[in-house]
Amino acid sequence: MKSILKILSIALILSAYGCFKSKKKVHTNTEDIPVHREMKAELTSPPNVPRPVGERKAKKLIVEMEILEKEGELTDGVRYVFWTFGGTVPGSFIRTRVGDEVEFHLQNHPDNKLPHNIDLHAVTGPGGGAESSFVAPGHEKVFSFKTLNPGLYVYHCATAPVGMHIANGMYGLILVEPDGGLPIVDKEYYIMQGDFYTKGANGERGLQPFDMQKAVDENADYVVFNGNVGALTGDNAITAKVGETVRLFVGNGGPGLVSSFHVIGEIFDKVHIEGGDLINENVQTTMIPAGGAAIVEFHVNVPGTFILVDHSIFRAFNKGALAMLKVEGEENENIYTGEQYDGIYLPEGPGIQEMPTTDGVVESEIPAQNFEEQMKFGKQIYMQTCFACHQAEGQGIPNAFPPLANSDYLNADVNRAIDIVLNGKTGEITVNGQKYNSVMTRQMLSSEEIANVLTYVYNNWDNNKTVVTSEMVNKVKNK
Ligand code: HEC
Ligand SMILES: [Cu+2]
Repeated sequence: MKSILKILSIALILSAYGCFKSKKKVHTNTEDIPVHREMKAELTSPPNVPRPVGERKAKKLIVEMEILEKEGELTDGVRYVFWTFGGTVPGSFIRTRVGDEVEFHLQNHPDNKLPHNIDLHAVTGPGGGAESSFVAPGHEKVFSFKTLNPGLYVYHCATAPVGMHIANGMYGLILVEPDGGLPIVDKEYYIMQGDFYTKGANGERGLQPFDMQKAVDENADYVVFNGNVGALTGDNAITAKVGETVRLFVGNGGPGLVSSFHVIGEIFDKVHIEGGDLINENVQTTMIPAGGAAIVEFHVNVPGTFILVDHSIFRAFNKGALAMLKVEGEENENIYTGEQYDGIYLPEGPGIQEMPTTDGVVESEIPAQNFEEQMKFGKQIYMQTCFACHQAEGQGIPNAFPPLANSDYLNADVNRAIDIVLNGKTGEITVNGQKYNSVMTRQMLSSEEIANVLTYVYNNWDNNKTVVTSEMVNKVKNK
């Protein structure tokens, strides 16, 4: 008995030593990994990532990163001056392997107004490179570092006021792959969340300056993936085919908010927690700290549109933190049947419900100047407000939401349509021969916005091309 115990304890000690030894190897040897030749790093703009490192040996890797201050859009009609690494938010993706000696060239374009620098979380050294890379417009700085720890790391500008440089979009991801590379998967994408703070409220059009007080209060007007609302929706959605494995390199630039990253209708098979070595399996939502990252992987089994969100859910549906993954392929009813029943369920009764509001209707700031602008602004409102029920092409949903496309009810009476958007609608109506008996809540929109959205609806989908003005809306309002 005693000797058995002795053998067991020796075995235990040996195996513990084995673990310790292999761990130790990973951590002490990376600085000794020799570099073979040099190579220019391939940088990519989001949502793309460079080719996997695979079996390649460690190299001297030349990274050339150009800082560009440039105007872009946060959402339709909302302009913003972004400060970028490589011209995009997030900045260009850098892919390295452990042991690489990175020679980093940071170039500040001569048309820029401010000095900047870079702090890469993958760097072991003061300021993560920030102290060596402070660069004025029209200058270039070079510094080198060795990648010692594999993982997915954030980089960002660290020039004072740091929060402001990050808030304007100065962040991105650098991946350090382990020796031999990450396992190969079918699709890889680069997604990074960020919060934005504008002088105007969410949706207020025109060129919006950064709002320092809102940023200090962490009261974001926009929370987005890849730099603007809709950067990864509709035609810009990322894609995959049924049967493929998808790997997302997900970062959070902040500056203020932590992300509860979730994909609606998927379960992460694997998550490299915080971008490190630890892998968790079967995860619904993973926390991504500001200035942190995670690698998530999942197999796609069924076709459809999968929505990526920050599950702090008002950010997703009201501030922009929503992206789409479109999966094509064969249905699999074993896994998901699709709709099996559709009926009306109205637990709150038939009365007209109002969306809660504290400050009532906000009048639109800039009135549309012409028909084109009415159509453009109207589309924005349609996509924000009406789309959820009446659907993208105004087709409605059978038995629940009547169509606005080629709607005889709509085309018969413009004042009635205005009244419906102003005051809501309940009770039985017949649209194109189909009966509906449901509730449309009152929409909290200004006269200008109602005029624009109805003009958009009337001039689409085979409707009768009525142009609605705010005067017409006011007439109905004051009746
Ligand atoms: C919460 C869901 C919902 C939203 C959001 C919504 N509607 Fe409706 N809408 C309905 C329902 C339900 C009806 C039918 C009401 C009934 O049965 O009495 C309706 C009816 C209508 C009608 C008359 C019927 C027809 O098909 O022509 C118009 C016009 C209309 N909505 C326009 C709009 C516009 C424009 C917006 C956006 C500003 C909007 N709706 C937003 C649910 C909605
Ligand atoms: Cu900067």
